[in-house]
Amino acid sequence: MAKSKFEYVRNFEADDTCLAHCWVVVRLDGRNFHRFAEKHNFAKPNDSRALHLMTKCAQTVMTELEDIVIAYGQSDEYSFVFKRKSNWFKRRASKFMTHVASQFASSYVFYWRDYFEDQPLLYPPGFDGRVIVYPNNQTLKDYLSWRQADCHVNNLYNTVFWALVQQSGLTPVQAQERLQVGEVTTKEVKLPAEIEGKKMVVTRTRIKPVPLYCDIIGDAFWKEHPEILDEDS
Ligand code: DGT
Ligand code: MG
Ligand code: MG
Ligand code: MG
Ligand code: MG
Repeated sequence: MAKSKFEYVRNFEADDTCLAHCWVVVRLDGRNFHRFAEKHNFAKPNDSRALHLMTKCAQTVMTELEDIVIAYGQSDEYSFVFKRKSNWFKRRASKFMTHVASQFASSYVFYWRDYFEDQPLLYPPGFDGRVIVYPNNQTLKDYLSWRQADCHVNNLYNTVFWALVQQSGLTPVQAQERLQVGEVTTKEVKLPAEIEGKKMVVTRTRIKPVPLYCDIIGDAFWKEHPEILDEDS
């Protein structure tokens, strides 16, 4: 086919290929969900409708898109891990990120009514996205542990904060002062089996994604599911 004189503009496209054989993680986060949660009357600290809707969207992303081996979500965010040897869209970061973000956002709107029966969707929500590349299993596990530890710390704080306000009648300022206990340590936290506000989805490619609500910081989960980090999975 003849080339037009305009073809050269292709050379302006940046190369954003993700490094070969590394884990590619796409993390989405709801845009200004502080406001979105207020406007849509989310329960405090954790709204189970909102959290289950997020997981439904993650399941849809995993079913529709290629090569995602695990997803982990909490609050208004979800992380998706692509298999190390994925060659989807030649590993272009922008393709990974935009496909995940757009599929997730359209699912959020599409499935809204299934979870928020009596609460109309008042305006279109948005999600930002980023791509992070992890070179080995340990850095990937530490990434996921970082997100779950973040969930645990925030959940502990928010649960106690809202109990002080809603059940003990403290003002938000009084509750905040009561909870100022210095440095918070997040090392080797053992999580109870059921804490609302953390969710994860585990799957093998082309198998229906299943939501699990469990600890991923300790070794037990990874020993039970060796296929997730398996080189050839
Ligand atoms: P951003 O991400 O910089 O655009 O701004 P935000 O407001 O989304 O900030 P972010 O992502 O750091 O914090 C998440 C917000 O979403 C936070 O204000 C609490 C809110 N949120 C998430 N899940 C729930 C929930 O289950 N219940 C309530 N009440 N709020 C929630
Ligand atoms: Mg933020
Ligand atoms: Mg947000
Ligand atoms: Mg967030
Ligand atoms: Mg096209």
